[in-house]
Amino acid sequence: MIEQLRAGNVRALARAISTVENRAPGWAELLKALFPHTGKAQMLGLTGPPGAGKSTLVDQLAHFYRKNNQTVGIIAVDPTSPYTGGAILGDRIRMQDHFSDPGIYIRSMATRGSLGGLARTTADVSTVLDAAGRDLVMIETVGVGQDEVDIVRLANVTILILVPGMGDDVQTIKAGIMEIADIFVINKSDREGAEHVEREIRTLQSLATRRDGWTPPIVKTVASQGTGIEEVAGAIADYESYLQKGNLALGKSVENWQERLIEMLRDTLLERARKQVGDGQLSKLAAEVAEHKRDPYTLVEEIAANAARS
Ligand SMILES: Nc1nc2c(ncn2[C@@H]2O[C@H](COP(=O)(O)OP(=O)(O)OP(=O)(O)O)[C@@H](O)[C@H]2O)c(=O)[nH]1
Ligand SMILES: [Mg+2]
Repeated sequence: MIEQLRAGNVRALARAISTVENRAPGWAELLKALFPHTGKAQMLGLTGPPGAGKSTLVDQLAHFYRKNNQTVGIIAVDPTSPYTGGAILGDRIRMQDHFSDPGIYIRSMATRGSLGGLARTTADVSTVLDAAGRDLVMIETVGVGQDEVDIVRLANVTILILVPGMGDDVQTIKAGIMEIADIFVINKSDREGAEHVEREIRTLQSLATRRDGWTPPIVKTVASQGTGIEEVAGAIADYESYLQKGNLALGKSVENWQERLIEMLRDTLLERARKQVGDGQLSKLAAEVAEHKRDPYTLVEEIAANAARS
């Protein structure tokens, strides 16, 4: 399967992603085997409020990069209900556009409550796309929660998409996302109020300086008409060369891996602890603690020690 995947076989790619996404038997072995082939893809994270035009922009960017002969993988992390229905439908309609082009591979993930956790599963799926030789991987998420912050953290370049009419709502976007945006896009700039959003962003920018010294540019787009797409691609290229010139890319990657390693450790240890303490046993132990027959502190220490040894 790995050979076929590396050769660009789309079916092998789909199968590998399913294996990883569903934590099907062999998923960990697969990722271990794929890891040496990763690290080449450019990871782009795109986030923003529901309906901001993220998928439309991703679609336009995909077309843009395809014209430059780059292969593209897209992971659409579906928004929470009540937006899910519309988003899935929207993504499907747009997907059909690309069916004739194996150079664009799109995967929708409706994985809230997924086995490995949303952020981790998304990271693992992007690893598969990377190993499959995709030049560019775009990850679309709705910027509403901690999960999304964790997901966009994976990316080399993070784009926050805002729209006119949000007004002071710019501040309701999860604070952590505002801070990690490398590029701001004001989409739907055909509507009134783009300048107002721009001023809001500038104000927020003036309050904080970034450690890497980069000033995130603000690009106005009308994604539904393909306006401003080249500028977005230009801003992406600018930021990448900024990272390269300042030797900042590796540091960023180290920071990302620090987060990911902690998460992987947490998952692995928790998984082991769960195996040690079966479901039935957990409720028995909980009852003992509730009845003050046992102290929970010692209990957790014991379970953790056994889990680490197993
Ligand atoms: N007027 C206008 N409409 C746009 C623009 N870009 C996208 N739209 C429309 O906005 C709607 C939502 O676009 P999507 O691309 O599905 O937005 P999204 O952010 O991916 O939505 P979710 O994934 O559901 O959060 C669609 O009807 C698009 O056609 C734009 O620049 N101007
Ligand atoms: Mg979408």
